[in-house]
Amino acid sequence: MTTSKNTLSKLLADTKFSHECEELLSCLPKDKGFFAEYLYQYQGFWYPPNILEGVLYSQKHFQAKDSDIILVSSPKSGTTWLKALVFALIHRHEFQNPQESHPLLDNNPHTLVPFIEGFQFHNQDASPSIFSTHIPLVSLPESVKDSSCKVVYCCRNPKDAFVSLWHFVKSLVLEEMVGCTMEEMVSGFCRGSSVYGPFWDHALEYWKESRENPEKVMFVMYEEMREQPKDWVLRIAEFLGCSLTEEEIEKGVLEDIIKLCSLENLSKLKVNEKGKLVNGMETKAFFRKGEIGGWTDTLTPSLAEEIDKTTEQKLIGSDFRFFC
Ligand code: PAP
Repeated sequence: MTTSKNTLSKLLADTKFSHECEELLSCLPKDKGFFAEYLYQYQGFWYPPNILEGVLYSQKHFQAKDSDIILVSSPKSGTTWLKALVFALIHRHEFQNPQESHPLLDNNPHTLVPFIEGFQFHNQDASPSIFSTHIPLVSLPESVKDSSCKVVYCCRNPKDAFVSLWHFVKSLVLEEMVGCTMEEMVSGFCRGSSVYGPFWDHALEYWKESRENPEKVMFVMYEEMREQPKDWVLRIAEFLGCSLTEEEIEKGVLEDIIKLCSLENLSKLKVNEKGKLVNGMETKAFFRKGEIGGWTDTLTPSLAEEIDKTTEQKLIGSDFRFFC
């Protein structure tokens, strides 16, 4: 706990920003943050400065290839799971006995599928390459929009995503967070000033894009995947052009992938129980309960209502609905 706190505080405090980022920060709207002292609003969405630096860098330098796969989500909406599933799907022919030998047994999914705003996209030789991001649609690097790469967006209901974020931040015990109550954090989340927020706009933009451009963007819900993982993994495989054959299904390949990537399995692996990412984050922070509707044990009825009211307002005029 102490190591994590020190490493992260140091990481945030020591970040040196580019001249471009420093200049931009000086003129962007800012609001009180909980990851860093301030969040900054850029192209309609809110970021801590170190993440904004990564967004600007990826906008400038990330070159998507037609064969690339980009996994997108708001924070705490199923990113780690989706990364594991898609990695296992794409590489399934290389590992015949995945319960015994597989990169996911020795590497956290975030190591195998890097975030493009994490400055880690230079080794793009593999085909397809799998990347991930929390960047909203409006701010994606142009090459993602212009190429034929595929985008899979994972969405989660706002109360569970918020609660997951709350526990994540708490488990990392960021010094910057001291003094931020849950009431303040819900208030920030609801007015949109949350990391990569507004949460609702993020989901709605990708949902709309998935309707208008279904060959390019697939929209999946964490809760639906939890309830029917087999169906959704098959659909994702089809969307990505790597459908499972009847023979593979008969041989149990689908079950193997789901078992390998399950919360139960991944969370017990040494690399995820005791490991750290390159930025110092403890990997165990990415695995908790994975429940649908688990927010009830953390949110008071009035805080839940505050989030529900925001959801109601944000969805006026849209036929999109979150799960539960
Ligand atoms: P990130 O955005 O920081 O990468 P992300 O993986 O999207 O985090 O979200 C973490 C949530 O996914 C946690 O939910 P909880 O806090 O409500 O429990 C975590 O438990 C859940 N999760 C992580 N891995 C899996 C998995 N393999 N299957 C299902 N859920 C998972």
